[in-house]
This record gives sequence, C-alpha cells and structure tokens, in this order.
Amino acid sequence: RTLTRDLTAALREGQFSLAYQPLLDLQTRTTVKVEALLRWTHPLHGPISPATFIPLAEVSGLIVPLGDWVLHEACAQVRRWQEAGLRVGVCVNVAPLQFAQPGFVGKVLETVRAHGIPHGALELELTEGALLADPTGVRQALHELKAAGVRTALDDFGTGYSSLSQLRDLPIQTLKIDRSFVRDLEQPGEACQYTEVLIQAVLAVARTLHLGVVAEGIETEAQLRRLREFGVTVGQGYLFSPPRPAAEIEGLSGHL
Ligand code: G
Ligand code: G
Ligand code: MN
Ligand code: NA
Repeated sequence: RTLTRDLTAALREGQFSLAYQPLLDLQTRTTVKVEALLRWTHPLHGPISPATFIPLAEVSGLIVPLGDWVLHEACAQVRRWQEAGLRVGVCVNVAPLQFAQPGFVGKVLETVRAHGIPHGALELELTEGALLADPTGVRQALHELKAAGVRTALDDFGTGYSSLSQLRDLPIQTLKIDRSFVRDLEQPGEACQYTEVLIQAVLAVARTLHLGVVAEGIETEAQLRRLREFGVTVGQGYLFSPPRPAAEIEGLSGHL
C-alpha cells in the first residue's frame, strides 16, 4: 500500500526513466528498433522492478497517466535520435487498462504528432489480456492505429488465451514469441522438443497471416542458432544487450 502511494508521488517527482533494449536483425546482428522499458528508482529502496510496480499501477489506475508518460518520453527519445541522424523505431508496452481507455488511439496519434516523428516509428506492444476485453472496441482501435500507420505487436505470445481465429481477425503486424519458449530451446529433454514444435507452429501461423515475428529473451548462441534455423529474423535478449539508458545504446544505424 505505501508502495502504491509512493508510485503516485514518483510520477510527480520524476523518479521514472526509460531503458531501451535493442531488437536485432538476427542475420546481420544490427539493431533494427528498440523496446522502451520503464524503470523506477525509489528514493529509499532504489531500483524497483516493473514486475513489482506495474501490477500496482494497474490496480490503482495510475498505469493510465504513467503509460501516457512512457509514450511521451519514448516519442521524445525517437525525436532526439532522429535529430542526431538516427532513424530508429521504438516499441512501447501498453497495459490492458490503458488500451481500453476511451480516446486511447487519439491520444497516441496526438503524441506522435506533437513530437513530429513518423507514425511508423512507433509500435505498440499489447498483451493478449488487452485483446480479450471488448472484441469490437479492440478491433476498431487496432484498425484506426493501422490506418494511421502506427504498428502493433502482440507481446508475450503463447502465454495467453488468444485463439488462432481471433488472431486472424486482428489487424496487428507482429507476434513476439514469449521468452519462456526461447528459454526451453537447446535444453536437453522433452521440454525442448515440445517447444520447438510450438515455435514452428507459431511461425507457420505468422506466415499464413503475414505477421512478423520477434523472439524475446535470447540469451545463448545455441538459442540464436536454432531460432535462425527456424527462420526467425528478428530478436532481442541479453545475448545482444540488456535494456540500457538511451545514451548507451550502441549500433543504431538508422533502419526504420
Ligand atoms: O523490463 P522488465 O523485464 O523488468 O519488465 C517486466 C515487465 O514489465 C514486462 O512484462 C514488461 O512488459 C513490463 N513493462 C516494462 N515497461 C513497461 C511499460 O512501460 N508499460 C507497461 N504496461 N509494462 C511495462
Ligand atoms: O513482457 P515483456 O516482453 O515486455 O518483457 C520485457 C522484459 O524482458 C524486459 O524488462 C527485460 O528486462 C526482460 N528481458 C529482456 N531480455 C531478456 C533476456 O534475454 N532474458 C530474460 N530473462 N529477460 C529478458
Ligand atoms: Mn514487451
Ligand atoms: Na514479452
């Protein structure tokens, strides 16, 4: 409860920051975009994991203004990179409650315009939870984003409940394979075989629906090799880089 109270003050007092994790072309190992990840440095307790405070922010509703801040900050950073000659796109995580707010899409488009960045430089990462509520509203919002050129990705794919038929009807562009699948690759035993079949199934679905695929949580060369053999072309993970402050992101080369 006091952490929840501290969260509200934290937004006012500028205790949040964004870290960025590169997404790489797995063939060339060049950065193609970055994912923005929220960081909170508590004045007494130091860094607190989003795994701890995001759920609190969701319950208290603070996730809405906090999500607004993340969106603004990520777009501002894209603008700074742009001004430095780097055309890099950013992926921003969006909580279900945030996505469900009336006027969410309008707010996103306003933010993008306010920072003067291309719509295509922003990709919103939604979880399956965000897509479950109100299917009509969700489809409408996704259509509006797509029409405006803002990309959307389904995050943590494979861990939630979305059915393949739902997926077919949703105008998203990318599936992010959850890191729990990547972790089980190249582990001896049954878990690995099962995982390989699942990943190949996801890739088949993605090909059929013309969706891009990103593998998350790549930690070893062995996992990378296997994913490449499967035909995965984009990935992120500690093997390449942890999330880092914007100034420490290396190898931004201007893709978009
Ligand atoms: O960065 P880290 O692995 O600690 O993040 C833990 C969890 O918090 C992940 O599920 C991630 O998606 C989520 N997260 C990180 N930043 C944000 C954010 O800006 N908004 C939302 N809604 N979730 C975030
Ligand atoms: O749920 P989401 O995919 O948004 O979570 C992103 C989180 O995953 C980030 O907070 C980041 O810290 C974490 N992450 C990124 N790369 C790796 C990795 O290679 N291994 C593990 N275990 N976590 C990672
Ligand atoms: Mn994510
Ligand atoms: Na994820």
